[in-house]
Amino acid sequence: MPHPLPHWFLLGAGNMGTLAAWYLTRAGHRVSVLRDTTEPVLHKTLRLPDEAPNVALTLPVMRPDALTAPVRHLLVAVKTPYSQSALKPLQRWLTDETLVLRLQNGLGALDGLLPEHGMLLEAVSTSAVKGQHPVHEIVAENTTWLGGSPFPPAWFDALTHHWPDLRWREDMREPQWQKLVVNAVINPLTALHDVPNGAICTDPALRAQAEVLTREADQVLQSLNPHWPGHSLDNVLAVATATAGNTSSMRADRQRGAPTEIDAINGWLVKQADMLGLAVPENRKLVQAMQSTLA
Ligand code: KPL
Repeated sequence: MPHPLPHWFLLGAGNMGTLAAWYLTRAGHRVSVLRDTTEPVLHKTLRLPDEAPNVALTLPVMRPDALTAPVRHLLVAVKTPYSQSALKPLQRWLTDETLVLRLQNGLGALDGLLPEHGMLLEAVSTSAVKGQHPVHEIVAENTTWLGGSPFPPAWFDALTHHWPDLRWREDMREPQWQKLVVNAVINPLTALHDVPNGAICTDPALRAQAEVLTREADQVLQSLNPHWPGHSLDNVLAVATATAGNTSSMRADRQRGAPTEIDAINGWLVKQADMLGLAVPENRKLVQAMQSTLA
């Protein structure tokens, strides 16, 4: 008997959540958005690269207080500052049987919010999507790593036919940490200086700051795992060059006056450094600077 395909409940139908929902529905999975609204469905438009025709995606919506049974598959794609408020109304419907898939920037945002013995898979996407509900523009479809446990779920192989360059990894630390360092440098610097990503390479002062931030991050990650290769600056500059004209997600949040993901990105690094007894003054300064811009 083939396994039935999952019915995912999605928290966060922003850019990345919508992209994931589209790939999952293409593979035959059901996806319902959990949201406190009276709208019965969300109508989305996905703009594709290379002038391919737009995709119309209709996602059913369910209010968290309308749930009547435990959630078996939960996709968490809310921005990290909203993790706690999004998960709170679901607490009684999350069990050790719930498979949670976390698709968020940064690290640690779900710590203490999920059932102690539940199953957590992590996803790291290097795809780029911009826009605002209901129109999401897919700028580039790149690798997504999914994993965090020795074996993939039964539905994984079939999903790779519908989710471009989807790869399984037992240990997610390397792609997570690579992305974390990129986000820890590009996001707060571009947000604080209100510049596009490319300025990290072209503005000598920002490039110098990027170098110090990256060195601090590599030192923390190397203390956590002596096999961490370090030398992350090359990757940071490569991403800044490849996305030179883009507005980082933190810059966009700051421009909107919305909470940013600084705590889950540089804040995570500072917390690890404190536990390890390492000094990370530049990262600490950025956390404080970002926090005071919203105060
Ligand atoms: O992931 C990003 C973000 O903006 O959050 C980068 C890679 C910096 C691209 O803008």
